[in-house]
Amino acid sequence: PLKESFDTDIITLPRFLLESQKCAKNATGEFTLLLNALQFAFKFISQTIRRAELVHLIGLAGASNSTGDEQKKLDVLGDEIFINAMKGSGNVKVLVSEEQEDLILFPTANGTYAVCCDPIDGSSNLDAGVSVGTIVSLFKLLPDSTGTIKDVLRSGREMVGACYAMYGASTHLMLTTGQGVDGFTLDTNLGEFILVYPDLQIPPQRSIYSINEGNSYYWDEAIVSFIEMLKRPPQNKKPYSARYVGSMVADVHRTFLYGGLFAYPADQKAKSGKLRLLYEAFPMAFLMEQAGGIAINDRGERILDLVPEHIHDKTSIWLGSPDEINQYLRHIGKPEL
Ligand code: P6P
Repeated sequence: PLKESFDTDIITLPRFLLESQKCAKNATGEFTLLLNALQFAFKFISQTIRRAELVHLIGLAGASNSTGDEQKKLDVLGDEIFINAMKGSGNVKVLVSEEQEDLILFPTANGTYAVCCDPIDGSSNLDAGVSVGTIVSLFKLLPDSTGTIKDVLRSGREMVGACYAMYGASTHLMLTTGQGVDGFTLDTNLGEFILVYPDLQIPPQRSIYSINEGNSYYWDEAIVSFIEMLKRPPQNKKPYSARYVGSMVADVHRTFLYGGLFAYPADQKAKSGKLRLLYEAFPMAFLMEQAGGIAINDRGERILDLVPEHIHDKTSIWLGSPDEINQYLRHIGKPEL
């Protein structure tokens, strides 16, 4: 019989961060404190969501956010939890949230970070118990900056970190600080995120495509023909499987672990795309590239090379296994990455 191997030397997120800090040159420990504040926010939001059904928080809060989406009560709570955790960290000067029309500044904070977030992405699925998540991009303030909008209207290449938490059957955390991607799972008994996917690499190829085909009537011809080719491939190839949750964190998390491609193209209805550059596309693109994947827009430009003009700017996005994204690049006549 298999001996139950009991791991007595688990790596918690705090231990992982301290070990990472030791190898970082002239580390001040401020980044570690910020990441600790982030993980607290993820645990608190996770607990709140899981209790929601019990305390009947599900349903409309009666308010609407900056983009007019009907807000669910949990959107409001997730946003407040996140803002308070960042304020409490003491080292966040600038905060962008999908739920807040304007930038939030913490002038008294003595920190040097700017944080952009979607506190509960995929919230339209909440009432159906579908996995949702929190997505975060991290920038260090520009030199001599005391915290202004200039600290976040920058190229994605200037991010110093990105992460998402997915509130699914378990609560998962994927994190990069520029040295690869590490995946953690929340042990609710210990109240700690435990390292389970050290140095995660996305599978180079997988015949899975993840896109909302309900929009195909509005797609450009090149995108219609590309998806058709995946469904009706040349003779000797198997058709692709379709997997679409409709919650970005869930679709991207599956893509990291199984491979494949996820796309939300621009279309006649949404000419700039639907997903937000600063706190959806940028963090997922940073994580994807760090895991050996690719993230581009409809025109084949790297997401991380884009620069937002406004904090709620949207973008088209294609991300996933290099073989799959390069197939799309070939289809639109662009050089492979
Ligand atoms: P659609 C959820 O509302 C979200 O912002 C992302 O999480 C998700 O990928 C996308 O929108 C789903 O959009 O139009 O397919 O319902």
